[in-house]
Amino acid sequence: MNHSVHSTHPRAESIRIREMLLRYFRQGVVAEAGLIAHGRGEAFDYLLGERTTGNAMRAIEAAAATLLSAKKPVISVNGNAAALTAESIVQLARVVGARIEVNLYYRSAAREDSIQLLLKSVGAEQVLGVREAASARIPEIGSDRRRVDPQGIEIADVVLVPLEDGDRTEALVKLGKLVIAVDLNPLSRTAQTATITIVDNIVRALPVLVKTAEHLKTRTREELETITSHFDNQSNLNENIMAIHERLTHLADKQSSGTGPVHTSPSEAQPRTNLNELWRMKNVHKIIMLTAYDYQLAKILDQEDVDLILVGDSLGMVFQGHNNTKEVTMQQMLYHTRAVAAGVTTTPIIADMPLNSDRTEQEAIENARMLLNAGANGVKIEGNKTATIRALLDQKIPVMGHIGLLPQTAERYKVRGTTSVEAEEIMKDALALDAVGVFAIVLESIPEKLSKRITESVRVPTIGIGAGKYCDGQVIVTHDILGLPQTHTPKYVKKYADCGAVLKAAISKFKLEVANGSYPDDEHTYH
Ligand code: PTJ
Repeated sequence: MNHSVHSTHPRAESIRIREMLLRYFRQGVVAEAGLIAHGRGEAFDYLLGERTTGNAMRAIEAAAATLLSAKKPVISVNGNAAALTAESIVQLARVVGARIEVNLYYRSAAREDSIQLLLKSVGAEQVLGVREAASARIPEIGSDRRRVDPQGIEIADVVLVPLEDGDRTEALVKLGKLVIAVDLNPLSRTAQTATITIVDNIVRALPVLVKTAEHLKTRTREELETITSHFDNQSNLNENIMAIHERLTHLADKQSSGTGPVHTSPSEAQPRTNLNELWRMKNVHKIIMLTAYDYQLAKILDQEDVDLILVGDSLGMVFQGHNNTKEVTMQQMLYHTRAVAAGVTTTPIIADMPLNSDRTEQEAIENARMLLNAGANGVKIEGNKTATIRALLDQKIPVMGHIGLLPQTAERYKVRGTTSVEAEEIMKDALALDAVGVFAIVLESIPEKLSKRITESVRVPTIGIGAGKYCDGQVIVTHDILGLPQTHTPKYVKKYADCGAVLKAAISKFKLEVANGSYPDDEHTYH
């Protein structure tokens, strides 16, 4: 029976996936036990918040780098993986040059054929491990999982195993292979034994893995090795377990404080956009980020559904009247971040780390934490400070990069990247920030040609200011587009309103009415 699910149903997506699995179960692709395994996965997915977390993103990046560096990578496919992600499996195989092999716990010729047919229907040229082709045996495994293809898993150096059982993961690792697992349960034997564990739903993780591999494809071997060497699977798994712990604590606090039922949809407890998932907007819709320094403007931006609100240190110029942003202090940033947070319900708030707030990694962590406590959801840092950014990311503080013109340290405000040497430096900075794991990169005052190249080369969204139309989003000082008085207006600023004139007219009318006695009138007086 096929029940149609309304898209507004809070669990529409998981019901859609269940129905897809059932369909493939009836077609003989998914095993009976596969339905039970999916239920277990769903429970962990709920505990993780049903989203691709920053931890998953880091594991995905390490997995993509490992697959791209492999000599003989193989993607092992079981019934659930084929049913849920056949297309992504075929795309991934193409991007990383991997072979696809059917490997089943509940092996039967009919299921092998159905899975092969499904993979071929979405473009797979060759599928290994079917029928007599699975003629080799992996030692120490009791189940039919031991049957592998001598052209595939037997000689592979890297094997991707979605929804795997622990026995085969252990056996593959023992044979000296690098094993990449996709498993929603960070405590499972597979998760704990694999070389890289992506703790995420395969449905979300595989398309991201494909995209990440496409982006990393042009990297050198050394750059790929740097990515894998910075990844520590055990601490990533621990972070996942802590994330579940924190989410449960949060839900328990909510329940005991009476501010909401525990059985909410997972996304309800978070800002509208999870910053670590901003990449999803790349190539989908243009990201809008606008500045606010106070409650009132923040409230308007929140109601207007902008994607991000920036508490920029531009407040040094716009709010305080300085010639630059160099004098803005942490205390001032905290004050304005609190004022903005008071006006915002769901829009993520990014706060600038002001000049000298990140002289040491420890100082950066402490200051960023204070900004988060004041109401920010992430921080923005000027320049390619990868070590500091990595230290913040290790503390789970989302970071936005900022390159091109850097107002905190610039002698003069002028376009950057106009010479080929400077353009290459900015390009390198962009790639370094992308690799370290910022959630977006602001490109300020650079030629359009360069911002286009950067936007096409990085995995995360670029947000331009004076960087032309090809960026994934635009940021601007709100006061500038509203036409409020400014000392200096750059070329890229377009006035969308003349609020300066509106304010002047209102003030002059007020003066006049007070002078001629028509204000306060009866209507505006207590009697
Ligand atoms: O198709 P076959 O014959 O090879 O059988 C496949 C199953 C899934 C039955 C087999 O691999 C199995 O028994 O798996 P396990 O041991 O139950 O492990 C499945 C793991 O995958 C569990 O840790 C689940 O939490 C996890 N899981 C389930 N659904 C998903 C998932 N992980 C990521 N994405 C999912 N959608």
